[in-house]
Amino acid sequence: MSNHAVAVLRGEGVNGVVHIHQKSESEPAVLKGEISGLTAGLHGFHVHQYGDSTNGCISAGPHFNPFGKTHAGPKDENRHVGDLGNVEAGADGIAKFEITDSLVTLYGVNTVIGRSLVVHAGTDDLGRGTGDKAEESLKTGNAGARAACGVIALAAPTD
Ligand SMILES: [Cu+2]
Ligand SMILES: [Zn+2]
Repeated sequence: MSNHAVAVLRGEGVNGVVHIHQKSESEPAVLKGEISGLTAGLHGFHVHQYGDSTNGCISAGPHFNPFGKTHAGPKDENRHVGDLGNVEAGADGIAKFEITDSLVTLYGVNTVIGRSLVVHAGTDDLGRGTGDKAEESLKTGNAGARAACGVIALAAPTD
């Protein structure tokens, strides 16, 4: 059974929609999105643990990390499940992206449905931060403030 989800991201001047589609439990999830109102450049993009927005994006909690790993980039073997790296906005402030990921899933106990997608004001250093950035790098990637967030919700099938 194919699964579909959608997150509508809202922030102060930053808005977007991200569709997630996964054809079956054994296939990777594909995240297709467009986020506007960003500064040009790279912005950290993660699944955070909770779908709770009672205190804005802060109550989304930390990166979704069901296996107790440290923060890294999406291509790293040891990473938070929620570590999707960065999305890149152009000079127009719009980030348009398609991410294929085999840890993010819409199935089973570690489903991301009901959690949050968060786009950050700054760049995720993918766990490679050095010096006084090193410690936080392994937790958050030093991606800075949460520019917008949205709950990952079930969506109607499109195919
Ligand atoms: Cu984040
Ligand atoms: Zn992380």
